[in-house]
Amino acid sequence: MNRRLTVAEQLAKQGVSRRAFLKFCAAAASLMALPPGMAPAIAEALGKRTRPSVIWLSFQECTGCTESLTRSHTATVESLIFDMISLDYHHTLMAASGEAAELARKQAMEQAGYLVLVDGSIPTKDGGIYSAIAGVTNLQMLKETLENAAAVVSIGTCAAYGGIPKADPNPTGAKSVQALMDEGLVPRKPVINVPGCPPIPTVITGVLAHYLTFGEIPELDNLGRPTMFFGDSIHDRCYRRPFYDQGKFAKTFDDEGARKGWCLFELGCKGPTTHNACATTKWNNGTSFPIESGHGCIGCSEPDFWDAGSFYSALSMPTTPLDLAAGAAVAGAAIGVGVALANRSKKGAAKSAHQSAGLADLEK
Ligand code: FSX
Repeated sequence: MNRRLTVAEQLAKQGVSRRAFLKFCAAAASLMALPPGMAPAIAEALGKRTRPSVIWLSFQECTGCTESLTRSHTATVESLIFDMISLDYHHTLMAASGEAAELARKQAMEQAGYLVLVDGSIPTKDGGIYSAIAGVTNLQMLKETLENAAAVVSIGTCAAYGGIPKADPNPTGAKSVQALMDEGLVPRKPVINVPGCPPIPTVITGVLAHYLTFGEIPELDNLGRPTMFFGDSIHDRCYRRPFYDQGKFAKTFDDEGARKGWCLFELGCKGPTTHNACATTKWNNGTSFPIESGHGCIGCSEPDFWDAGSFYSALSMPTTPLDLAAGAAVAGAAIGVGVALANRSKKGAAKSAHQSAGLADLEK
C-alpha cells in the first residue's frame, strides 16, 4: 500500500506554497480561538499528520448541511481544510455510484482511525425502513460504519439532536446519533455535535482543524458542542445588544425602531437562548447573519427548536436593564439571561478571534 501523504505534503502536491500554508495555519489558529503565534506549531503538527480517511453519511435531511459547506466561490479555509482530509465517501458529492460507491465506503473503513461525519437524523420506527441507501437502512449503515471509527462528528441539528425530522409528531421515529448510542443501538464512539440548520461552514472546518491538529476532540459543553464556537449565546455577541441594554426594541419589522436597527427581542428573536457563532463568524464569507438582515434568530442550533413555539413570540424574560436586574434575582425567571451575563463576563475563548471572517480568502 502507498504511504499516505501528510497534510503538508498533500498541500504542496496541489501547489499550495509554504507561505500560503503558513497563512492557512494562522487562519486555522484563529478558527480555533488560538493566538496567531501558534501558527508555526500548527504547521509543524500538520506537517507530521497524515490525512485521515473520512466517511460522510447523509441520512434524513434537506442537504442544507452539504450546501452550506460547498457554496464557496474562492479559495477558502473551508476548501483548504477539505484538502487536509481524504473525503472517501459522500453519496451526494462523489462521482462513483452503485456498487462502486459502497465499495469506497468499505475500503475507507479499512483505514485506521477513520472519522465519520453524519448529517441528518436516523429513522428507527418500523425497523428504520423510512430511509435507506443501496438497500441498507440508515440505522444499519450507521451501525456498520461506526464499528471501527475513531470518532463521529454530527453535522447539523438533525444529526446532533434529531432536528426537523424529529419534530412533533416525528412520523419516522427519527433520532440523533448520540441518542442511538445512548440506547445501545449503534456502537458508542466519541461524538462532537456541530448543530445549526444548517451549521456554519467555518465552524465545521474549525472543528475539523482542531481534530487534525491536536488529534483529539475539543472541549465540549453539556450538549456535546465545542465550547470554542458554542460557548457564547447569539445575544452575548450580537451587535444589536446595546439597544437591548437600553430597552430599545423594534415593535414591527418595518417601524422606526426596525429602521434604526434596534433589538429584535420583542419580535421573537431567540438569540438569548441560542448558542452558536453566527454573530461573530457570520455567513457567506463573513457577509452577514440573519439578525443583521433584519430577522430574529430562530434558535436552530438548539435541541427541539422547531417545537419550541412560534419564531415570532417573544421569549418570557426581562426586557429592560431594570427588569433584567430584578429578574435575575428570581430563580428560573430569567432563563438564558443568567447564562448570557455569565458568558459576557468570560474571558478568552472564541470572541474577537471569530471576528476574523476576512481570513476566508487565501491565495494558493
Ligand atoms: Fe438537518 Fe442537514 Fe437542517 Fe437540512 O444535512 S440540520 S434539515 S439544514 O440538511 O440535516
